[in-house]
Amino acid sequence: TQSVKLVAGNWKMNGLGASLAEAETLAKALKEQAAACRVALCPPATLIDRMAQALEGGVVEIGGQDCHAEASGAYTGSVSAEMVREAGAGLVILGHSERRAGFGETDADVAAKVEAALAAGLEPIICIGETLQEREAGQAVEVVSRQVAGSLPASLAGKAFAVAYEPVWAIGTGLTPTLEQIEEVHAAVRAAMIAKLGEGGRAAPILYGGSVKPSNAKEILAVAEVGGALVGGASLKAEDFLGIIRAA
Ligand code: G2H
Repeated sequence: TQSVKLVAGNWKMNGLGASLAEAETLAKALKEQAAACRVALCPPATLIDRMAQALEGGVVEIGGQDCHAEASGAYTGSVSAEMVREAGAGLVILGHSERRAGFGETDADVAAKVEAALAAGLEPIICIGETLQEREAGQAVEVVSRQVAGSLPASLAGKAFAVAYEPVWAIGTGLTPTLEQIEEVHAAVRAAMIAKLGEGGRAAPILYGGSVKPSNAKEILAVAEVGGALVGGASLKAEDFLGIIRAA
């Protein structure tokens, strides 16, 4: 019952001219070898417009990495969901652990941003995941279930969106959970999505994120309920990102 997978690259605060060249290489390679999955790149907000132009006419989708919960106003330094969409994005990553930890975003904050994204016509990719301390205390399932309940507004039912399970301790560390651990958490995330959204929680893909690379992508993407991948470091190089796309 698995539908087409979504492989999204999260450039984080990386990517200037050299990465745009990588994006063009990626776009060309994808045109030559049609991907079996949906592919998205999420550059910093200032590069969305240029990336959208670089990838125009191709199949690669563009996403933002965050947006403000309000539509407009006195929020110096922030970018609204509508601005992200207008710049050329169709998706937006929300609630990444780097924003939860570094900018104090709560589940309620994330849910408000999801509402804003939906209002602007963006497909949100909502990130959740436990810390190492929570994992070691045996609380991983409890933590992600709570995050799903708090970060997914009821209005998501029937909308296009994705959830990304990213164990905080696996991000940029080269460490990944075992396939059994991924399967266990993804099953719990699905159950929490259905508990929150009813039937509307059944279809959205649950991506895995955290140190995905060409060498581990195939086995991770084959795990039950893994509907794609959110890729950080390995999305900065076309060769690595294409290796992951080919595995999906
Ligand atoms: C997790 C992931 C992308 P990386 O943050 O969101 O990054 O693949 O570098 O671990």
